[in-house]
Amino acid sequence: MVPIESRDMDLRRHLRESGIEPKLRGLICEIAEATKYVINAVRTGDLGMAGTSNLYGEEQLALDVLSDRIISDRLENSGLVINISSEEKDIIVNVDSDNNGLFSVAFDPLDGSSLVDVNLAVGSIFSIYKGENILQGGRKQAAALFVVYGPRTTLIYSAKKGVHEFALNHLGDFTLMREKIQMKDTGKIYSPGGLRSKYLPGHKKFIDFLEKRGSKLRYSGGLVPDINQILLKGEGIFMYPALQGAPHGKLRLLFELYPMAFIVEQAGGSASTGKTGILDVKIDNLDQRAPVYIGCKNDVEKVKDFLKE
Ligand code: FDP
Repeated sequence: MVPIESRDMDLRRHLRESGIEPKLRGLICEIAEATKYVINAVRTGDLGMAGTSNLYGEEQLALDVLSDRIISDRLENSGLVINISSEEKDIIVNVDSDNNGLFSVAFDPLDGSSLVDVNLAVGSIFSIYKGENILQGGRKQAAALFVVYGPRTTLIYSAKKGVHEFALNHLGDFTLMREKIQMKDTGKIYSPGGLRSKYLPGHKKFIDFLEKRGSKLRYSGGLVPDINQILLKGEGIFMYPALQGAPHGKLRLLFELYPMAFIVEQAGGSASTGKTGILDVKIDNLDQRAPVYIGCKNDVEKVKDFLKE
């Protein structure tokens, strides 16, 4: 990991100096702007349920619905986007009214939204593709990013030129914290999703192996903060395995796994279903799910031996 060289380097300048093409950097900046409104909603919004009314009879929106609306509106008005698909809506929406769009964006507006009312960290996740096809597959992503709404608001992006972290400062700018984040080959943190009583034998043995090896359990229940921790500590493995009764696990390829796999691979880590690389899994529907092992390269490789048995 390269030490912080300048705390004044903001996201826009970083994208420009990294040689990211102008329209793509414009889109990443639009997304970053939208997330500032999401964090405001998370910090100050009512924890109302969708479809209910507040004291004044106005409709209250659940935070995930509100976040979806904030991000969708911003993308629609950016003039850069053809199609969007949100985890919240589960359809592909054409937003390219003036036919100038160049990209399509899949996003999870507020992942882990059930954690907001217990004040744990949550986040938004984005995948950017060139062109109109949102189901091109993970390897075709032009860029991916996520934003963590925790004690601080941080943004991690990769546009195939390394993985970089920014933090929202008191002036409302995302400024560079860490550049060219790199993961170790093996690590001592594990984040295990899914009910233990539903584990399949190979997965259970892998968990036993990690525990005997002295790995520490670190699981918040939010994909964004859990992956963020592994990435920034530079070590560990997050998993949401195939379970009895759920052979494809829980997490969704398009909105969760592709972008996280893209970022972790760019940081020198790896992501697999236990058999196939996540980015190589072909996708044919928005709701497609896959088991996932993501993090340090050697740990992700090691699990394959256990799952083969
Ligand atoms: P949630 O259902 O709270 O939205 O994507 C869904 C997700 O959270 C991830 O953020 C998280 O990693 C996972 O589900 C947690 O699932 P479990 O509660 O089954 O561990």
